[in-house]
Amino acid sequence: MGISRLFGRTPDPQANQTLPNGEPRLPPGQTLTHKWPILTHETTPRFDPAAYRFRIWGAVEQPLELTWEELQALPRVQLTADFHCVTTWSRYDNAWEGVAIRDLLARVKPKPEAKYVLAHSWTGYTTNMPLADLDDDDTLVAFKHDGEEIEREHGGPVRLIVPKLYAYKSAKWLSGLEFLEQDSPGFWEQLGYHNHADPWTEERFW
Ligand SMILES: Nc1nc2c(c(=O)[nH]1)N[C@H]1C(S)=C(S)[C@@H](COP(=O)(O)O)O[C@H]1N2
Ligand SMILES: [Mo]
Repeated sequence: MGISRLFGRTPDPQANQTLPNGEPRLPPGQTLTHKWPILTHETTPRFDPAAYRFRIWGAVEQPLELTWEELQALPRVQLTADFHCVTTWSRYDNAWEGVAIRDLLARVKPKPEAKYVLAHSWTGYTTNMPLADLDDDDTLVAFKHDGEEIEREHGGPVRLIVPKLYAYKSAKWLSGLEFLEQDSPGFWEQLGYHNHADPWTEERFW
């Protein structure tokens, strides 16, 4: 009988899985949770669909401004991804539905000098990342989680999802994406969270 049986806990078999690339599915220093904690710095904001605009601007050929209805009308994809918070919890198999970032990139056509992206929330929260990390087939502007509209506390009705970076890069209440030639640290990044945030190399803090 294993020590965990003695303590009345069964080890979670999912915690020992590996990814196709051979890396552990659970990044180092993380603990698997089946709940979905809420991590928010600001107060959960109101959402006004009539006033909402989704914007992409900066170093792009075709800046984009969409109403809520126009954003809702874009083709959608579904994606299942793990979610890793820098405060050491991970939640597996989140089923997201939304607009693929690559569809948006095809519309706005980033200029060659665009190297970074700053995601903006309508609360004023921001988070930065290299365009190379955003430009992937697993990043999306999400409206649904596990089949339901995303709850307000979790960033509903629209949030960014960048599964391969710590979740502070996945801005809740997303209002736009600013394309930049130079990097520009976002909210947590200015306060000491790691600028890049790769969970597998534990890029947690400066
Ligand atoms: N606007 C905004 N987006 C945010 C945050 C925040 O405080 N404000 N927190 C980030 C962090 S640190 C995490 S772990 C995830 C948490 O998402 P959840 O509350 O849906 O679990 O949102 C990220 N996006
Ligand atoms: Mo987080």
